[in-house]
Amino acid sequence: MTDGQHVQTHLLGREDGDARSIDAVVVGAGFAGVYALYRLRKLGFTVQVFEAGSDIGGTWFHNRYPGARCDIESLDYSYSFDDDLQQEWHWTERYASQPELLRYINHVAERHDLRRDIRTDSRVTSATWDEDAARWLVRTDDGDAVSARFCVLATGVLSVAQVPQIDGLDTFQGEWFHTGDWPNEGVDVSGKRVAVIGTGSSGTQLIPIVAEQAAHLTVFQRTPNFCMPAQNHDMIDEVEREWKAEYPQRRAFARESGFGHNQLSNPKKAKEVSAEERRAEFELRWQLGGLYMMRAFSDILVDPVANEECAEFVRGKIRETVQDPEVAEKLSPRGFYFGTKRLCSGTGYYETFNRENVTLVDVRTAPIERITPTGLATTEAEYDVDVIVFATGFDAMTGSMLKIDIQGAGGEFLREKWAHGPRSYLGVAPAGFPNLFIVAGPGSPSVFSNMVNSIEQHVEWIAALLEQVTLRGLQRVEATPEAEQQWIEHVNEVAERTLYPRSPNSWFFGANTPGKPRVFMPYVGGVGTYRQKADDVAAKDYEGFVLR
Ligand code: NA7
Repeated sequence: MTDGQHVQTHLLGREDGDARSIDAVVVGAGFAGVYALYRLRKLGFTVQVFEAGSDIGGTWFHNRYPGARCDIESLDYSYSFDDDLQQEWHWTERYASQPELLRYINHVAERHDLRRDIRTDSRVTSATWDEDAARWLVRTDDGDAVSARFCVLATGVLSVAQVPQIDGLDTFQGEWFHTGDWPNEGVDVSGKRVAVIGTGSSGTQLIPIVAEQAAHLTVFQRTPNFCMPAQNHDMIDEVEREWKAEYPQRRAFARESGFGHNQLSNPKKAKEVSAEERRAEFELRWQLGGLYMMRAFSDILVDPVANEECAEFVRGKIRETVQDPEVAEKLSPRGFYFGTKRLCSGTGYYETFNRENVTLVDVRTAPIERITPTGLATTEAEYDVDVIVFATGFDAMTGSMLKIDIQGAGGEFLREKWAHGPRSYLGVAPAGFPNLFIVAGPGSPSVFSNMVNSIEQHVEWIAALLEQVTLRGLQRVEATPEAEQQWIEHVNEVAERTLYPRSPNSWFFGANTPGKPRVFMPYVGGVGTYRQKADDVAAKDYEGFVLR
């Protein structure tokens, strides 16, 4: 778009409600939105992407806190659609850091000339279905508006940062930050007294680095989580060469796998082997690092006994690492099943608590009462700090979509439809919202998988459907309420076979967001199974959808 066009659209959108006509609007320019743009353009569509952030990258643009890193290997956590790209791109580490991932996505956008259709600093505020025109009218907070045949929500699953409501934050005289909304210019904590609230993935990655720089670090922990050593290292040339030679097979394996990547899963059940073998397997997984422990046995998330044995193995590692037995016990997760809160993958996390300048405060027994002008007060003590870091997570999976006024056929808003939890067919298409699609949202493997793999699968599946609608000269495609209901039942049924419903205190259930309905959101039936089901729907001429 030229500047002139931009101004014109701006005025039209704001003043008389007119909007330029395009084929598809994509909301969000992270890994999902960027690929959706690429794919929809291939159909010959005119596409507009709106991105609220000041640049592309989504998660990897906003989560630039020190230590931010992916917990899936880079060779897996990358696009597969462009073979030249995957052959040419060199990942410098086993697990890519946030800056490297951001460089990567920028490279992809440049390589495929995608930027010209991405408007940054432009937050979509509303999307309204016009039944007569069979189009979505989409408006943004900077006055733009488009009328599109199709609307693709690529708004991300962990993108609405949550700062807890604690009295007194406005009186705090120091600086405070949320990990998911980290300033572009970085934060200098050297020589400062720092508080970190939260010990999930973000907290456990950030804490060791802040500890090295700060004068003193106080960690406010409500629930200790299981933190695996990432075992990150520089990329090994031989590994990279091998992967690149085998990429077609590697990608195919990932697509058919349970979680969308090449991490080794042990097909055995824990009870099929001796206690000694189980211990050896746990040790191997600890050495492999990161999320490998999740796949130590096929029943680790199903069998409570196997799960507890694994949990106790990790607690043993914590006791071996942390010198002060009381601190080790405070860091030891109890009361929920291993892996039912998203596993953390960090470097030097438990070791950090051996440092003299690090204090661990248990805010489960003594909750944070308020923030004072000089720091934090729990029910037991006051802590003076210069900087507070909220590593307190996100309004996960639905938050980014529900912030938008999305109004479907018959005038129902998505937030009304989802008042008791997210509902959609295949996790892709909410009934009552024609021509609207969600990438990697609730009801699909999403956060339970290698996100890039699941994003590619969804985008390709949606693009194939839109191609059909267009080729057949149709206007409207919508999931039926019956198909949606059956899918929800299936999602719940699959979850019921696991230990997840027995530990519902996680963001998978929305439990971290006050007032949010407690519903298990991801599909845990496996990436390969999900792909097959979605392909079957397509092969049966989009069974469960009405095309007209
Ligand atoms: P998470 O995993 O939601 O972790 C948030 C952490 O913040 C967690 O330890 C919470 O404790 C804690 N928290 C939240 N609110 C409070 C208050 N009010 N007081 C004390 N502690 C609090 O977010 P992350 O950013 O670490 O990770 C999100 C995902 O990104 C991650 O799972 C990966 O998939 C990538 P709680 O457990 O709720 O007691």
